[in-house]
Amino acid sequence: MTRNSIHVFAIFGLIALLSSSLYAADNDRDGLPDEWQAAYGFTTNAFAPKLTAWWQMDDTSKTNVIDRSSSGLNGTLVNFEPSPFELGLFGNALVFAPHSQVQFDGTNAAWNVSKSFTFSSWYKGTNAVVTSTVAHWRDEVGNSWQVDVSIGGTVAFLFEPTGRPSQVLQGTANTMNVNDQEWHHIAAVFDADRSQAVLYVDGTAETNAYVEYWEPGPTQAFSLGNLNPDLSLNRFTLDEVRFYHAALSSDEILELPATYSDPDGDGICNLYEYLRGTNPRVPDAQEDRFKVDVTPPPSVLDSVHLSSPNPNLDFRTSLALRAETALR
Ligand SMILES: [Ca+2]
Ligand SMILES: [Ca+2]
Ligand SMILES: [Ca+2]
Repeated sequence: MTRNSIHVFAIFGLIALLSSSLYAADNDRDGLPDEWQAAYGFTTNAFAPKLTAWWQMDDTSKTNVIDRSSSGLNGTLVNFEPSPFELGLFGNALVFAPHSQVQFDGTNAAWNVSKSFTFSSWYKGTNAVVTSTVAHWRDEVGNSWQVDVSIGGTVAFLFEPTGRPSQVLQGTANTMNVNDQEWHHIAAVFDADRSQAVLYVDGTAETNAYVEYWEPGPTQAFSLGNLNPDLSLNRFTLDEVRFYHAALSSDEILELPATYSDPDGDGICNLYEYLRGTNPRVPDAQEDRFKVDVTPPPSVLDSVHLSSPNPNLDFRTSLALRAETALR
């Protein structure tokens, strides 16, 4: 077989794969056919029974963001630019300019199903000289928690019980800078039964802590972004934001969504396992990594160049480059 005919086969294979993915149902819009996800035991409804709200940021209304869960927790856009949605990691994403905030109805009963919760979002930001607030929750008497990205791009999970000292979960060693203009996944989990909080970045638990004096009442307010004019230099983008009334497990965190996770730990994320036709639950041989003859859709390649010390994630760029070279 000549080199050119190998290329033709590779290109036809690529077209066939992309065609099949085009026509496969992807109700959760994570880039993986739901049928494939179900076959390998991945959720196709974003763990709906535990879901409080699901903001995919695919909206184009320019005035609100739509909640895909049954809670009806649509958010109102305050102080956003005229066209705040752009191509994100999964469809569109919402760009937070300085002072931009999405505000939600804190009186909705869906907030108070449980004192346990999980906040999850994909985040892309640039270096800032001030701290950005990604998410903020508070109750009627002023207890609050929030997820911040601090100066230097360190993610922080902050609890502020009324009349008590603040407690901050923040990675100290090997903490990555998420303000590197790449997409990163942030998850903040609180397990009320154990008063235990865990902060994940790119699927890896960066830090955990016992939270003292945390006795929250009914929700008063929830928001994404900053409204404080002093924090005038923040600019970041959020995509696929979710709130759960449960403390998700570390395995579940890897399915938020499962597209870029690597549950079998073989260095090949689920998107590539799907494109290559391999089993995402069975580690592939090391040498298989070098037999890549497909490349993901351009929209995925354009938006996914995560740089991260997490080996589950950072292989993707080299894999994509190798695939491009093979097809050249
Ligand atoms: Ca899907
Ligand atoms: Ca989206
Ligand atoms: Ca894998």
